[in-house]
Amino acid sequence: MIKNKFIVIEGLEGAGKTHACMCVKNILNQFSIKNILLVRQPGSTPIAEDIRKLIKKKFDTDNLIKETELLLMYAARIQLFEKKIKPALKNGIWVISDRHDLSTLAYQGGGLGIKKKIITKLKSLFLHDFIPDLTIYLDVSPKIGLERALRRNPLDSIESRSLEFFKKTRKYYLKNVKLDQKTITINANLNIKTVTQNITKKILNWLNKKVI
Ligand code: T5A
Repeated sequence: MIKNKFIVIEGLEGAGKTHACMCVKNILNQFSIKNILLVRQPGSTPIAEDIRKLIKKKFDTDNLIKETELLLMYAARIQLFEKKIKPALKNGIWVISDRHDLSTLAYQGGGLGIKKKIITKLKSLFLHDFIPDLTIYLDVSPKIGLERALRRNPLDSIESRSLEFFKKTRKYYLKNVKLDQKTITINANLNIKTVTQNITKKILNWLNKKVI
């Protein structure tokens, strides 16, 4: 028996997070863990999905200032946390989240340059000491990630930012994941089959250590 956990998948656009979420879910199923909630951030509640649309929208005559963007990210996160994540974890359900607060540190902190102390203040006000049990960081070069994203859909307001923005965001991710012992880093520049194999290996190893 393993107690239910909160697992987060992080990385730049096109890193393969959506694919990785399904991969983690399948591995959990193999461990007879069937009670799983998959969520994405921002999003996964009706209000948070509306906030997501607003954040991703390209405006002709207006644009989100960075502080507005930060607050919208947190508004969506709190809505999801209170409405879905917290109740699920309380009821023994495993939660896999496509992004969480590390995205805010990397994008709004590293990419947009908002001071870390402002972001950590928001985090401690609303998430308190809640942290993921495991974060899988898919490290992809911005160029490769954006090429993948572009092949799939037209770019949204964040994806349309400069390569420099994504380089700063990645730098911030790399700096932070090094400090966090609960993070596994996967080279997501490799082909999807190898990435999947590497995620599987790491997750199985992590789960085996948790089995009582
Ligand atoms: N954001 C979010 C913030 O700025 N701050 C925050 O706090 C939060 C929570 C969310 C946006 O919001 C920002 C970040 C984002 O810009 P989104 O559409 O959810 O918007 O953006 P992403 O989360 O980045 O989603 P993507 O779909 O773009 O990226 P994924 O999920 O990492 O990539 P995925 O799995 O959909 O794959 C993309 C394509 O690449 C292929 C896939 O098949 C797919 O076609 N692919 C690969 N191809 C070759 N080799 C591989 N290894 C591949 N892996 C995937």
